[in-house]
Amino acid sequence: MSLKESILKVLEENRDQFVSGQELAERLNVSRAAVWKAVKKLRQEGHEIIASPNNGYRLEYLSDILSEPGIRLYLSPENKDLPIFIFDEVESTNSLAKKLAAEGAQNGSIIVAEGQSKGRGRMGRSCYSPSGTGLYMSMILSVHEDMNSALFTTIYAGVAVCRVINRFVDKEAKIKWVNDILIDGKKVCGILTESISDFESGMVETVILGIGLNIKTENFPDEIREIADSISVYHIPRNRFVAEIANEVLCLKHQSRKTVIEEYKRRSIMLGKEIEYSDKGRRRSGKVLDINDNGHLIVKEESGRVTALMYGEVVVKKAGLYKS
Ligand code: BTX
Repeated sequence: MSLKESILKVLEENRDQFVSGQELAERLNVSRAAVWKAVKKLRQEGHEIIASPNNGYRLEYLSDILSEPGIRLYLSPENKDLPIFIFDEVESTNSLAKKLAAEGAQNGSIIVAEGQSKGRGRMGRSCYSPSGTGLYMSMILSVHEDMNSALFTTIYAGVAVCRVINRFVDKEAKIKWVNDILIDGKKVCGILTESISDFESGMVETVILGIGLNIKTENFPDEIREIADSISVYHIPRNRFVAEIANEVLCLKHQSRKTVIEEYKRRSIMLGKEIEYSDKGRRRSGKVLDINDNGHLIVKEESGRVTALMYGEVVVKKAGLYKS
């Protein structure tokens, strides 16, 4: 770890409190001048560090720059050593995660960026990802499972994100099947799950889990202004969100599907709703009867035909609810 990172680690551990220059110098076995030089660099990178001649250095409570020490501080003990890749502006953390996975990046690797210039949604859509305001993270999950199980990753990731949001936001985070997280009917988060399969075994070997969460994002473009919102939690550093989401995703992965699906259903806005969807290119409509243990949406059409949707886009017909 560089001196700069070591100083940031100590300041993160003592966020909002002064740590004297002398103490930092002694703990890290460097001169006070070297500490000051490193602090200056951290400030240039945007970290809000107060320097007081009498008291030392203090990382401000609201300082919100993504950093490895900041994320690691909140990772649970079993996840403390996960690889973390932090970038300033990238095209897409999911694209980058795929590349890193191909280069052998370890299971559980976390990839985050301050902003994305080509944040990707499903089916070629885009994710508005302005710098510094939202959370744009991807995780590399090594699996060895069939496509059905891999698809379930979206389900438990949705539950994981909702749980973390509700640690800080008192309005219940809801889920619009399959991957939109809503607060008060507006989309605050989208999840993009992509898979890397082994051609010979036909099994999914790696899942790239991408999460885009509007934390304090404002000024949404016109086309999504009506449907998008942010959770507007200004006092929780994004580093903490990254770590808590990673902890929750890795923990939920080991829980039974039944437990996960029960919570998913409790948070779902879909049950009993009239929806429109597309099935093999045909526009259809029906009523949502259930979400089964595989995360499939069970829909009954007027004709009585019952279908299990594995993926795809659905639109809730009832006015007032989120439509994509
Ligand atoms: P989706 O295809 O379900 O949703 C995309 C749609 O959501 C867009 O067409 C638009 O209507 C709306 N939208 C776009 N940006 C936002 C936003 N910031 N807030 C609310 N609504 C929006 C959802 O796809 C999956 C998005 C995953 C994004 C993450 S970010 C980290 C990772 N890297 C990457 O390239 N994608 C994922």
